[in-house]
Amino acid sequence: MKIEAVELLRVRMPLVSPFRTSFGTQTHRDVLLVRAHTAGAEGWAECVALSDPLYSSEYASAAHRVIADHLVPRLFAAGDVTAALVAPALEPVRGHRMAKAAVETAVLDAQLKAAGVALRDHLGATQARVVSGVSVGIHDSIPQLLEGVAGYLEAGYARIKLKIEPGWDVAPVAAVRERFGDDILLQVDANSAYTRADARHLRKLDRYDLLLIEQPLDEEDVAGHAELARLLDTPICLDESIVSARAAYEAIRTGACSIVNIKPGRVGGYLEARRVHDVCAAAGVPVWAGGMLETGIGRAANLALAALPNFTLPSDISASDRYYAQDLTEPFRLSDGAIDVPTGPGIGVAPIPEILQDLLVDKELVRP
Ligand code: OSB
Ligand code: MG
Repeated sequence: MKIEAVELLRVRMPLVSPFRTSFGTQTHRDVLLVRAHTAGAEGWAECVALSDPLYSSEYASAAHRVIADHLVPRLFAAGDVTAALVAPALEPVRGHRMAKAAVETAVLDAQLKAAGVALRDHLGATQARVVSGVSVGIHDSIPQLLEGVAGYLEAGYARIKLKIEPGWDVAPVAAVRERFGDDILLQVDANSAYTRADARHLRKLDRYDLLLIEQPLDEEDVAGHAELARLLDTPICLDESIVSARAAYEAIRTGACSIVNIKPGRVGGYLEARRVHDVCAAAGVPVWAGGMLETGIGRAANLALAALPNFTLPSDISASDRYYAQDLTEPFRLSDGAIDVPTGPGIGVAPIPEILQDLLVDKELVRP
């Protein structure tokens, strides 16, 4: 397949409410879309990099430049490509996994759309629906948090994840357990806001029967997570630290985690994400799909991945209206706590042209 041109589109999406984590507050999503033009079909992908380099070193404007100036020229130089040839062609460029993931996914979508094959079938998915969890930001007060959680449980979300940070951890968890009982599935995500010295404090969470604690320590402190795992009863799940299948293998081997959050953008694409899934499955480590406040474009592809057999915990794939009053695609809806996996060719969706036009703030066309 020959890539004729690659278009980079910047879209500004207002969030239905601010989303606060230990690394900052988002009020809108600065989305970078990649569109691959080929003779047979066009492919779409969403780059998950956020506006600022706070969750990861990558950020949207940097991803935009590295795609246009470094990745797409290598893609053109590779000549005829399939999605499986994209990562090898981009391999000389260090890091920039979120940018690489977006390029590979756009090529994969074009390839599968041309062949009439759904991404879920290409990846080997076995589930028709994905059990949906919701990530709940840090709130100004416990009553406000409880009101938010009540709304999500009412909507049918199958699992609640609370964002935590020092000063907002044991009390919100205790309050949610107190109000909603021991039967709800509950977990927490620290986005690396703690240090090894907080181990005694984090042990207080053991009382609340959490499914897991996600990424308590620094991304590079895999050994620290192994140390913490020996001190806590609550299972440790890694997000930021798992940048590849090799990193997953090492984290599991050294006891740093017993559950893995898989975000395709963070590991360089859906093909590497499937390898992370396979490494974890072989080790008996359950996985679930993380989220990056994706629009319908990224959400559709994440659903295909999360339908693989070792995704046995609810994923951070909520309905479109959890973040957006108006999604870029037909909205994804929750029914009985789950979301249907798209069945159409490729990622199964594309932006609605008028909506895209309305929200578009910038675009760049890269030609050979
Ligand atoms: O750590 O999982 C995270 C959002 C942005 C960056 C990092 C994370 C998150 C979320 C939201 O928790 C998940 C989602 O619903 O998309
Ligand atoms: Mg996380």
